[in-house]
Amino acid sequence: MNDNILRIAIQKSGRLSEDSLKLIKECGIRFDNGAGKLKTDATNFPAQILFLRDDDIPGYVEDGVAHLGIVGENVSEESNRDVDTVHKLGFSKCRLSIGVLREHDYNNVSDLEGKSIATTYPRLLEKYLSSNNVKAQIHEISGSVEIAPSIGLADAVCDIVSSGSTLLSNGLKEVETIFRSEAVMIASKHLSEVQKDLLDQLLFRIKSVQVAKN
Ligand code: PRT
Ligand code: ZN
Repeated sequence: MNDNILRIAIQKSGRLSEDSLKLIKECGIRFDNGAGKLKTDATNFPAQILFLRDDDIPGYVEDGVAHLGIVGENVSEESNRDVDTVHKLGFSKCRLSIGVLREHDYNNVSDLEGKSIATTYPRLLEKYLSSNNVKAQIHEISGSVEIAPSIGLADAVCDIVSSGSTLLSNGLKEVETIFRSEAVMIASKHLSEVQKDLLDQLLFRIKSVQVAKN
């Protein structure tokens, strides 16, 4: 494996993709990202970009297949992979929240005792519940979480919220925020000296871009 380049994993297609590509370009790194490409070499910096599903990025970075990755902190934390979070990127801000049916008379977190909660974030939810000494049944599903209470699949949901309109349109209200997230850069713990130096150069450029915007 070539220890003299940085392999950077970003989301192929989704909410993080556009801002991730934009950030790399604003750092002055040029590459051809023709449609459908799964990897591409930068032309003016020793880097290669990999286009992946966001859920796969922490694992690739932990294994050192990718040296850096851009993902939501929610995905990185839930994955529990052994990676370093090296920088917060300021985009794709959202929160992981618990929602219940609007007509539900909810007072505080202890109301969740004995209830079932549908989520794609079982680990973060379990952490939150146990830190609040609440025992609930976690029902892990892979998507369309917000529909669960209205079809009787669960009493509550724990999902990503941004504007809140998805909760609203499914008859739910947000009752607890358990995690605040934004896009972050994660790094492998097994970088060569050259790669550490390239990462420093990249972080310097990212910080300059961020300062220029503020
Ligand atoms: O295909 P792949 O697995 O790569 O993508 P994905 O479908 O798993 O992820 P994607 O692209 O939807 O989201 C990528 C990341 O964007 C997430 O991990 C979050 O860090 C961040 N993000 C920011 C969001 C949202 N905002 C968001 N609103 N992720 C998801 N949502 C969804 C949410 O799940 C809910 O269904 O949007 C709905 C809620 O939005 P509001 O505005 O109605 O509240
Ligand atoms: Zn995903």
